[in-house]
Amino acid sequence: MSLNNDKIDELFKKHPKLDVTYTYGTAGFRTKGEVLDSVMFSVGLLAVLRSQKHSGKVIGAMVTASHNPAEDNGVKLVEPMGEMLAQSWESYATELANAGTTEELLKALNNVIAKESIDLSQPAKVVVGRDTRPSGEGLVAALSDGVKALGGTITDYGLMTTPQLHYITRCLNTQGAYGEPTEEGYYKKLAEAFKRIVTGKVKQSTLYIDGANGIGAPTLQKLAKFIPEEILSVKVVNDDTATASKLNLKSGADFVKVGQKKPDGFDLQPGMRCASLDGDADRIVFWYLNKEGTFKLLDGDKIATLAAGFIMGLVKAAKVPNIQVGLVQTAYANGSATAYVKDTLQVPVVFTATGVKHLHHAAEEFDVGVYFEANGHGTVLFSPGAIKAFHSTQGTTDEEKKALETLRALTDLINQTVGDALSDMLMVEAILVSQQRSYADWDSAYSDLPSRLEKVKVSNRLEFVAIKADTELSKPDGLQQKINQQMSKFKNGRSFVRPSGTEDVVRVYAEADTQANADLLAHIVCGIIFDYHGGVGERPRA
Ligand code: G16
Repeated sequence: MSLNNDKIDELFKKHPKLDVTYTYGTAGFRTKGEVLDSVMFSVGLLAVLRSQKHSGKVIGAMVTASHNPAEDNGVKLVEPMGEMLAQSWESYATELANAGTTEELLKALNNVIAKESIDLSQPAKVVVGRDTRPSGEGLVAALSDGVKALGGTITDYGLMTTPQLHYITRCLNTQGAYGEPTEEGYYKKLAEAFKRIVTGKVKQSTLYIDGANGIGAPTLQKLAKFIPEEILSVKVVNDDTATASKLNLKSGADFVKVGQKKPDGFDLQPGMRCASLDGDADRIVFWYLNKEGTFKLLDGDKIATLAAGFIMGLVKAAKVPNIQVGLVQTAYANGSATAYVKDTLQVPVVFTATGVKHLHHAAEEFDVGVYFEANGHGTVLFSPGAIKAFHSTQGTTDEEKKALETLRALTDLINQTVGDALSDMLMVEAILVSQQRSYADWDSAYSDLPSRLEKVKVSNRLEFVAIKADTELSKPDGLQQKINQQMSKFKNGRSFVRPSGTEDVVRVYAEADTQANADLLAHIVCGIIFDYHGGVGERPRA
């Protein structure tokens, strides 16, 4: 079988490429929604080839720009078992997206087909979902044209969170073994597992959730209907999905984490337990006011350490032998979190480059792999061997049996495909209920070193090349030495720089003994980048 060149040409002409260079970044393509039409078409083409490569298994496509502003959009491709697109295929995605003429497009397609030995007679199935951005519907239509141009079939699931689309993709490819491939199936699976852990225990106070005015808000409202009020009470704040411009505006997980301050819409009082989702509900951070009235953040590092500690305790209580729990972090993990994991939890910790696609695969190496980025993006993976052991071990005492049942329930509660804000929220709540712990008590495990995260706009962020799991730069020449010099001037000083894969900026992270010093170190490094490495716009201010 060969490509239907006429059909590809006819449909490609509906989606002409603009004079823009596109790159498949940290989480797929991401830029202004208005320049993405042709990219979506090309992603539809690639999804068909990927499905054929997997002998007709379903491939997912999620149209979202997650934590970015409302006018942005993007697309991430999902593998049959729910992981992010294999990295070896990212360069094909970039090649197809940058083909400007039908000839170039056909050449790029034939290149993938030849290199990957694609059998074009295989069927191809794609499922697509989108977040609440106004540009989403049109972009799904473009993606759909791409799928049709190569003779694939596409099912549009409409509005949903990113983790729901990952869940559905895996359900479809496991013939329901992972769960029912519907939105309702997702709610039921999470709610049932949560109930198995917390029923009969004393419930906690109301959880106030900042929905970032995105798809997470209505999704959480639907999920809450499956969980009785007697065991969980949730109030969703910032749920205005009708006003597009409000998406992630002064709200959401990224706003709270970066600014280390509460989002709009909250009359925050000590004692309130709060959390923030991001625009596609694949990240969550928790926060509260302590007794002194200081804003306190419980970020991805705190979630990871809470989960790892809890699971290790259960494994020990259940007496399941040979279960290695491991943790995966990135350079953004707070130095205190890493020290706590190594010294107190005594769990092996592995570092990867930024991007859940990297962390996910590193976590698969453990029996129980806990991975979270500090920004609240992560999950816990259980290996097939661990799941089997939790089911085959009988347990003799009541304590052992209870621990085993909780472990089994956790494997259903925690989304095994990707970081999932709603599943993570229920996991944290289940742990806090089980341990009868307050946010303050959870927070007291260790104290974060003061840190600061900044962005600098530069003329070409691709001139910055990060190495060693993002901890250093190999390019531009000489910049790393300058950063090292500055770091050495601060007690506990640590700083690194990397180009963002989701925004047109360079990110600067700094840590030091005091907040003032962390701020100063970040400011100095931002200034060096701005002055000597192509800063554009306004010079970063202290
Ligand atoms: C995406 C990735 C995350 C990453 C974040 C920021 O999150 O999935 O793993 O941490 O982007 O990446 P960068 O620093 O390269 O901009 P999301 O929630 O935006 O999809």
